[in-house]
Amino acid sequence: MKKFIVVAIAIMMVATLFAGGKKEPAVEAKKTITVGYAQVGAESDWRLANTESFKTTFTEANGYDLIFVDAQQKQENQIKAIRNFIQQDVDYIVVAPVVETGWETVLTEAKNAKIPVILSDRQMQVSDDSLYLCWVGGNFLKEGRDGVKWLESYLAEKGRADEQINIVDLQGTIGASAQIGRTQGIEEGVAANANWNLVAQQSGDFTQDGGQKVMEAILKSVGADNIDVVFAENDNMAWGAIDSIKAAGKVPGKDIIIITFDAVHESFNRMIAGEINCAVECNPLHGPRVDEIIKTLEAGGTVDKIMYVTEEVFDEKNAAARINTRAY
Ligand code: GYE
Repeated sequence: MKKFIVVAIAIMMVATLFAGGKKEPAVEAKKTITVGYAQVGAESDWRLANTESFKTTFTEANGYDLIFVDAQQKQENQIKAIRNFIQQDVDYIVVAPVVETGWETVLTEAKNAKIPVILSDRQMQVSDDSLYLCWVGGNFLKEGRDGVKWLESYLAEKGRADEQINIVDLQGTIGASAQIGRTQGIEEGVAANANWNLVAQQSGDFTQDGGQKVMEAILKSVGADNIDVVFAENDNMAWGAIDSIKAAGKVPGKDIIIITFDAVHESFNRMIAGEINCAVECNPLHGPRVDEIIKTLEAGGTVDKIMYVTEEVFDEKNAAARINTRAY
């Protein structure tokens, strides 16, 4: 009898196992991650490449639901967008802040809602660093200094190291990290070179139209003959400035040295054509970088607080050889 019971139990166990084995394996439904991206706007080619990078990375196929907001270069629109993201209870908030200051209140709201905030591209200055999780982007001060180094060696090479050099600084949106860093770079350069003079310094808001109009006014007030260098804090403003320089009867790249930032494809074309002398790279392809940050966090890992992207300097000497290797 005892033996019978043992056999019966054994049969039952095998049957249970068998039945269990026949069950469809439980497929764990992959969670879709909702990401709200408060983008600066559509002011430049760099920005369009950045938007494209996010849209092609944060796809349904890649496990994401992307809520994309173009803030039209207005901080108030970004704050509104962030509040909307909080209301929708997104999993992550990504912000490319228009300017560095004024974020405490809205970031505290995100923190209270326990939604991690990732900064991409430009930085924020906040009293409490725990208000955002991390930042990834370009080193704008280094970019500015790289532009200055390039100018120093270019002038030396042309035998102009001791000449009086008049510089126009076309600034980006005032208060934006990219403006702050690049402006500091050229101001340091002017302070370090006794023969360099900053003859005009004005914002063109990172747009082509802004660059064209501001340069047109500066050419009138300073005089085209009194300008040796245009330090344009982004590509689109440089292209606008080039139009104004041509309209004033001067040859950009020859009569006036043009230094630009971003180094998107069109600036390579213009370096090859001789209109732009130097383009300092600023890499806009942050979509995959933010994706990697989120995947790391989802897997329980940690990331660095500040992550700089490596960038290069291009000029009329290497532009032709490098243009076909460029992704934006
Ligand atoms: O240089 C400019 C854009 O923040 C690095 O913003 C970015 C800057 C970029 O409008 O073209």
